[in-house]
Amino acid sequence: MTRDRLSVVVTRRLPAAVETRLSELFDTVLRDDDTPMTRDELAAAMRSADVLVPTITDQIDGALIGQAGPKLKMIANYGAGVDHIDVATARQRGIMISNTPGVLSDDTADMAMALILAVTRRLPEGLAVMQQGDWHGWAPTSLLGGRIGGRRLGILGMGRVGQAVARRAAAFGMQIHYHNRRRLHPEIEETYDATYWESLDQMVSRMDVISINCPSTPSTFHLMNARRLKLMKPDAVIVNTSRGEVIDENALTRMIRAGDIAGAGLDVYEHGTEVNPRLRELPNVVLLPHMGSATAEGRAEMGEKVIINIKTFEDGHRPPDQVVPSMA
Ligand code: 8YV
Repeated sequence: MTRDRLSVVVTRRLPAAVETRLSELFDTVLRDDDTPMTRDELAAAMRSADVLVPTITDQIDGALIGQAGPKLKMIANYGAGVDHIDVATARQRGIMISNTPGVLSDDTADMAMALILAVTRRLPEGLAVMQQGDWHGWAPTSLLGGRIGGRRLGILGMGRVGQAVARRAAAFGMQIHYHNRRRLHPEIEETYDATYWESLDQMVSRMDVISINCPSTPSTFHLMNARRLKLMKPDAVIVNTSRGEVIDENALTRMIRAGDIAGAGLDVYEHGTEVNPRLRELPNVVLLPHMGSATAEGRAEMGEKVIINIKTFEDGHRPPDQVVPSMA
Protein backbone atom coordinates (compact mmCIF):
# COMPACT_ATOMS: atom_id res chain seq x y z
CA MET A 1 0.00 0.00 0.00
CA THR A 2 1.41 3.40 -0.87
CA ARG A 3 1.36 6.12 1.72
CA ASP A 4 0.02 9.57 0.78
CA ARG A 5 2.87 11.97 0.25
CA LEU A 6 3.19 14.85 2.70
CA SER A 7 2.00 18.14 1.29
CA VAL A 8 4.72 20.75 1.69
CA VAL A 9 4.36 24.47 0.97
CA VAL A 10 7.55 26.49 0.47
CA THR A 11 7.12 30.23 1.06
CA ARG A 12 10.09 31.56 -0.96
CA ARG A 13 12.09 30.54 -4.02
CA LEU A 14 14.91 28.22 -2.86
CA PRO A 15 17.97 27.06 -4.83
CA ALA A 16 16.84 24.96 -7.82
CA ALA A 17 18.41 21.73 -6.57
CA VAL A 18 16.60 22.09 -3.23
CA GLU A 19 13.26 22.73 -4.91
CA THR A 20 13.77 19.74 -7.23
CA ARG A 21 14.56 17.38 -4.36
CA LEU A 22 11.63 18.65 -2.29
CA SER A 23 9.34 18.03 -5.27
CA GLU A 24 10.71 14.52 -5.77
CA LEU A 25 10.13 13.53 -2.16
CA PHE A 26 6.93 15.34 -1.25
CA ASP A 27 3.80 16.79 -2.74
CA THR A 28 5.43 20.21 -2.86
CA VAL A 29 3.95 23.59 -3.75
CA LEU A 30 6.68 26.02 -4.75
CA ARG A 31 6.47 29.78 -4.93
CA ASP A 32 6.29 31.29 -8.43
CA ASP A 33 7.98 34.60 -7.78
CA ASP A 34 10.62 35.54 -5.25
CA THR A 35 8.54 37.75 -3.00
CA PRO A 36 7.51 37.02 0.57
CA MET A 37 4.00 35.65 0.98
CA THR A 38 1.37 38.06 2.24
CA ARG A 39 -0.22 37.26 5.60
CA ASP A 40 -3.30 35.93 3.78
CA GLU A 41 -1.18 33.71 1.56
CA LEU A 42 0.67 32.39 4.59
CA ALA A 43 -2.59 31.70 6.40
CA ALA A 44 -3.90 29.83 3.35
CA ALA A 45 -0.67 27.82 3.13
CA MET A 46 -0.97 26.91 6.79
CA ARG A 47 -4.53 25.74 6.24
CA SER A 48 -3.68 23.48 3.31
CA ALA A 49 -0.24 22.02 4.08
CA ASP A 50 1.07 19.22 6.27
CA VAL A 51 4.41 20.99 6.38
CA LEU A 52 5.29 24.65 5.91
CA VAL A 53 8.83 25.64 4.88
CA PRO A 54 9.15 29.33 5.77
CA THR A 55 12.09 31.72 5.98
CA ILE A 56 12.97 34.71 8.09
CA THR A 57 10.73 36.89 5.89
CA ASP A 58 7.58 35.17 7.20
CA GLN A 59 6.18 36.37 10.53
CA ILE A 60 4.53 33.28 11.94
CA ASP A 61 2.98 34.63 15.10
CA GLY A 62 0.51 33.07 17.51
CA ALA A 63 -2.54 34.44 15.71
CA LEU A 64 -1.46 32.88 12.43
CA ILE A 65 -0.66 29.58 14.11
CA GLY A 66 -4.12 29.75 15.72
CA GLN A 67 -5.67 29.79 12.23
CA ALA A 68 -3.62 26.83 10.98
CA GLY A 69 -5.53 23.89 9.63
CA PRO A 70 -5.67 20.59 11.50
CA LYS A 71 -3.32 19.07 8.88
CA LEU A 72 -0.38 21.33 9.71
CA LYS A 73 2.06 19.12 11.59
CA MET A 74 5.41 20.74 11.03
CA ILE A 75 7.11 24.06 10.33
CA ALA A 76 10.52 23.22 8.86
CA ASN A 77 12.26 26.59 8.88
CA TYR A 78 14.81 27.33 6.15
CA GLY A 79 17.24 29.14 8.45
CA ALA A 80 18.78 28.82 11.90
CA GLY A 81 17.11 31.69 13.77
CA VAL A 82 13.46 31.08 14.69
CA ASP A 83 12.64 34.44 16.26
CA HIS A 84 10.03 35.01 13.52
CA ILE A 85 8.06 31.95 14.68
CA ASP A 86 6.00 31.69 17.88
CA VAL A 87 7.58 28.40 18.87
CA ALA A 88 5.70 28.11 22.18
CA THR A 89 2.26 28.46 20.56
CA ALA A 90 3.23 26.00 17.83
CA ARG A 91 4.26 23.49 20.46
CA GLN A 92 0.95 23.93 22.32
CA ARG A 93 -0.82 23.14 19.06
CA GLY A 94 1.36 20.06 18.58
CA ILE A 95 3.20 21.53 15.58
CA MET A 96 6.80 20.41 15.27
CA ILE A 97 9.38 23.13 14.56
CA SER A 98 12.80 22.48 13.04
CA ASN A 99 15.59 24.74 11.81
CA THR A 100 18.95 24.51 10.01
CA PRO A 101 21.74 25.12 12.53
CA GLY A 102 25.43 24.56 11.92
CA VAL A 103 25.59 24.85 8.15
CA LEU A 104 25.59 28.67 8.24
CA SER A 105 28.01 29.20 11.11
CA ASP A 106 31.24 29.45 9.12
CA ASP A 107 29.74 31.65 6.43
CA THR A 108 28.25 34.00 9.01
CA ALA A 109 31.53 34.12 10.94
CA ASP A 110 33.38 34.93 7.70
CA MET A 111 31.04 37.88 7.28
CA ALA A 112 31.61 39.05 10.85
CA MET A 113 35.36 39.08 10.12
CA ALA A 114 34.75 40.87 6.82
CA LEU A 115 32.82 43.57 8.70
CA ILE A 116 35.47 43.89 11.41
CA LEU A 117 38.13 44.34 8.72
CA ALA A 118 35.97 46.62 6.59
CA VAL A 119 35.28 48.99 9.47
CA THR A 120 38.73 49.02 11.09
CA ARG A 121 40.63 49.21 7.76
CA ARG A 122 38.18 51.70 6.21
CA LEU A 123 37.40 49.64 3.11
CA PRO A 124 34.26 51.57 2.07
CA GLU A 125 36.16 54.86 2.11
CA GLY A 126 38.92 53.34 -0.04
CA LEU A 127 36.35 51.89 -2.41
CA ALA A 128 34.59 55.26 -2.69
CA VAL A 129 37.88 56.99 -3.59
CA MET A 130 38.49 54.46 -6.38
CA GLN A 131 34.92 54.46 -7.67
CA GLN A 132 34.89 58.25 -7.81
CA GLY A 133 38.23 58.29 -9.72
CA ASP A 134 39.62 60.35 -6.89
CA TRP A 135 42.87 58.52 -6.17
CA HIS A 136 46.01 60.59 -6.57
CA GLY A 137 48.49 57.96 -5.46
CA TRP A 138 49.92 56.53 -2.29
CA ALA A 139 50.41 58.87 0.64
CA PRO A 140 52.02 58.10 4.02
CA THR A 141 49.08 59.27 6.08
CA SER A 142 46.07 58.67 3.90
CA LEU A 143 43.19 56.39 4.98
CA LEU A 144 44.96 55.05 8.02
CA GLY A 145 42.94 52.43 9.79
CA GLY A 146 43.72 50.37 12.85
CA ARG A 147 45.59 47.06 13.11
CA ILE A 148 43.25 44.32 14.32
CA GLY A 149 46.07 42.08 15.60
CA GLY A 150 46.36 42.51 19.35
CA ARG A 151 42.93 44.09 19.73
CA ARG A 152 40.42 42.76 22.22
CA LEU A 153 37.37 41.17 20.63
CA GLY A 154 34.31 40.73 22.85
CA ILE A 155 31.93 38.12 21.46
CA LEU A 156 28.38 38.43 22.74
CA GLY A 157 26.93 34.94 22.33
CA MET A 158 29.44 32.11 22.16
CA GLY A 159 27.37 29.48 20.37
CA ARG A 160 28.28 27.94 17.03
CA VAL A 161 28.69 31.25 15.20
CA GLY A 162 30.42 32.98 18.12
CA GLN A 163 32.96 30.20 18.32
CA ALA A 164 33.51 30.25 14.56
CA VAL A 165 34.22 34.01 14.90
CA ALA A 166 36.62 33.28 17.77
CA ARG A 167 38.58 30.76 15.64
CA ARG A 168 39.00 33.26 12.84
CA ALA A 169 39.74 36.26 15.02
CA ALA A 170 42.36 34.32 16.99
CA ALA A 171 44.12 33.52 13.71
CA PHE A 172 44.16 37.28 13.01
CA GLY A 173 45.93 37.80 16.35
CA MET A 174 42.95 39.21 18.22
CA GLN A 175 42.46 38.51 21.93
CA ILE A 176 39.24 36.60 22.48
CA HIS A 177 36.76 37.56 25.20
CA TYR A 178 33.17 36.47 25.48
CA HIS A 179 29.92 36.79 27.36
CA ASN A 180 27.39 33.98 27.21
CA ARG A 181 24.42 32.75 29.19
CA ARG A 182 26.55 29.81 30.23
CA ARG A 183 30.28 29.71 30.59
CA LEU A 184 31.93 27.33 28.12
CA HIS A 185 33.74 24.19 29.14
CA PRO A 186 37.35 25.04 30.14
CA GLU A 187 38.69 22.92 27.28
CA ILE A 188 36.76 24.99 24.74
CA GLU A 189 37.91 28.22 26.39
CA GLU A 190 41.47 26.96 26.11
CA THR A 191 41.08 26.26 22.38
CA TYR A 192 40.47 29.96 21.72
CA ASP A 193 42.43 31.22 24.72
CA ALA A 194 39.13 32.92 25.51
CA THR A 195 38.37 34.99 28.61
CA TYR A 196 34.85 34.69 30.00
CA TRP A 197 33.10 37.79 31.36
CA GLU A 198 30.14 37.13 33.58
CA SER A 199 29.35 40.84 33.52
CA LEU A 200 28.44 42.07 30.06
CA ASP A 201 28.87 45.67 31.23
CA GLN A 202 32.44 45.03 32.26
CA MET A 203 33.28 43.24 29.03
CA VAL A 204 31.71 45.95 26.88
CA SER A 205 33.67 48.70 28.61
CA ARG A 206 37.03 47.05 27.93
CA MET A 207 36.73 45.79 24.33
CA ASP A 208 38.11 47.26 21.09
CA VAL A 209 35.66 45.31 18.95
CA ILE A 210 32.28 43.83 19.90
CA SER A 211 30.68 41.12 17.78
CA ILE A 212 27.00 40.29 18.28
CA ASN A 213 26.40 36.57 17.83
CA CYS A 214 23.48 35.75 20.14
CA PRO A 215 19.98 34.90 18.92
CA SER A 216 17.11 37.35 19.20
CA THR A 217 14.95 36.40 22.18
CA PRO A 218 12.98 38.50 24.68
CA SER A 219 16.03 38.47 26.94
CA THR A 220 18.46 39.66 24.24
CA PHE A 221 16.19 42.46 22.96
CA HIS A 222 18.24 45.70 23.15
CA LEU A 223 20.94 43.95 25.12
CA MET A 224 23.11 46.68 23.61
CA ASN A 225 20.86 49.52 24.76
CA ALA A 226 21.89 53.18 25.06
CA ARG A 227 23.28 52.69 28.56
CA ARG A 228 25.50 49.79 27.50
CA LEU A 229 26.57 51.36 24.22
CA LYS A 230 27.77 54.31 26.31
CA LEU A 231 30.10 51.94 28.16
CA MET A 232 32.00 51.22 24.93
CA LYS A 233 35.38 52.89 24.50
CA PRO A 234 35.15 55.78 22.02
CA ASP A 235 37.68 54.05 19.75
CA ALA A 236 35.79 50.74 19.78
CA VAL A 237 33.65 49.34 16.97
CA ILE A 238 30.68 46.98 16.93
CA VAL A 239 29.58 44.44 14.33
CA ASN A 240 26.29 42.58 14.14
CA THR A 241 25.64 39.52 11.97
CA SER A 242 22.92 38.07 14.20
CA ARG A 243 19.70 40.03 14.62
CA GLY A 244 19.13 43.78 14.58
CA GLU A 245 16.89 43.72 17.66
CA VAL A 246 19.89 43.04 19.92
CA ILE A 247 21.14 46.62 19.40
CA ASP A 248 19.15 49.81 19.98
CA GLU A 249 19.74 51.07 16.43
CA ASN A 250 18.74 54.67 17.09
CA ALA A 251 21.02 54.93 20.12
CA LEU A 252 23.86 53.39 18.11
CA THR A 253 23.32 55.87 15.29
CA ARG A 254 23.33 58.83 17.69
CA MET A 255 26.50 57.67 19.36
CA ILE A 256 28.42 57.07 16.15
CA ARG A 257 27.34 60.49 14.88
CA ALA A 258 28.53 62.04 18.13
CA GLY A 259 31.89 60.24 17.88
CA ASP A 260 31.25 58.20 21.05
CA ILE A 261 31.70 54.93 19.14
CA ALA A 262 34.29 54.64 16.35
CA GLY A 263 32.24 52.65 13.85
CA ALA A 264 29.89 49.78 13.11
CA GLY A 265 29.45 46.94 10.64
CA LEU A 266 25.87 45.77 10.35
CA ASP A 267 24.33 42.94 8.36
CA VAL A 268 20.97 43.05 10.19
CA TYR A 269 18.66 45.82 11.37
CA GLU A 270 16.21 46.42 14.15
CA HIS A 271 13.29 47.15 11.84
CA GLY A 272 14.02 44.77 8.97
CA THR A 273 14.48 46.65 5.72
CA GLU A 274 13.68 50.03 7.37
CA VAL A 275 17.28 51.02 8.06
CA ASN A 276 17.83 54.26 9.98
CA PRO A 277 18.66 56.65 7.08
CA ARG A 278 21.23 58.47 9.21
CA LEU A 279 23.28 55.26 9.43
CA ARG A 280 23.64 55.26 5.67
CA GLU A 281 25.32 58.66 5.70
CA LEU A 282 28.16 57.69 8.03
CA PRO A 283 31.56 56.90 6.48
CA ASN A 284 32.62 54.70 9.41
CA VAL A 285 29.55 52.47 9.14
CA VAL A 286 29.45 49.47 6.80
CA LEU A 287 25.97 48.24 5.98
CA LEU A 288 25.14 44.96 4.26
CA PRO A 289 21.75 43.54 3.24
CA HIS A 290 21.66 40.44 5.50
CA MET A 291 24.27 38.53 3.51
CA GLY A 292 25.95 36.66 6.37
CA SER A 293 24.85 33.21 5.28
CA ALA A 294 24.55 34.01 1.57
CA THR A 295 26.81 31.42 -0.02
CA ALA A 296 25.64 28.94 -2.64
CA GLU A 297 27.06 26.11 -0.53
CA GLY A 298 25.35 27.28 2.65
CA ARG A 299 21.96 27.72 1.00
CA ALA A 300 22.19 24.22 -0.54
CA GLU A 301 23.11 22.70 2.83
CA MET A 302 20.24 24.55 4.50
CA GLY A 303 17.93 22.90 1.95
CA GLU A 304 19.41 19.48 2.70
CA LYS A 305 18.76 20.04 6.39
CA VAL A 306 15.15 21.04 5.74
CA ILE A 307 14.66 17.88 3.68
CA ILE A 308 16.26 15.61 6.29
CA ASN A 309 14.13 17.17 9.01
CA ILE A 310 10.89 16.64 7.07
CA LYS A 311 11.81 13.14 5.95
CA THR A 312 12.80 12.05 9.46
CA PHE A 313 9.53 13.44 10.80
CA GLU A 314 7.57 11.69 8.05
CA ASP A 315 9.25 8.43 9.00
CA GLY A 316 8.00 8.83 12.56
CA HIS A 317 11.22 9.97 14.20
CA ARG A 318 12.33 13.12 15.94
CA PRO A 319 13.90 15.47 13.36
CA PRO A 320 17.59 16.09 14.07
CA ASP A 321 17.03 19.85 14.30
CA GLN A 322 13.84 20.02 16.36
CA VAL A 323 13.47 23.39 18.09
CA VAL A 324 11.91 23.46 21.55
CA PRO A 325 10.64 26.66 23.18
CA SER A 326 13.51 27.05 25.68
CA MET A 327 16.02 27.17 22.77
CA ALA A 328 14.02 29.69 20.83
C1 8YV B 1 19.14 32.81 6.96
C2 8YV B 1 19.73 33.72 9.22
O1 8YV B 1 19.62 32.69 5.73
O2 8YV B 1 19.56 31.40 9.53
C3 8YV B 1 19.41 32.51 9.99
O3 8YV B 1 19.01 32.65 11.16
O4 8YV B 1 19.80 34.75 9.77
C4 8YV B 1 19.93 33.78 7.77
O5 8YV B 1 21.18 34.15 7.43
C5 8YV B 1 17.70 33.23 7.01
O6 8YV B 1 17.24 33.19 8.32
C6 8YV B 1 16.82 32.39 6.13
O7 8YV B 1 15.57 32.15 6.69
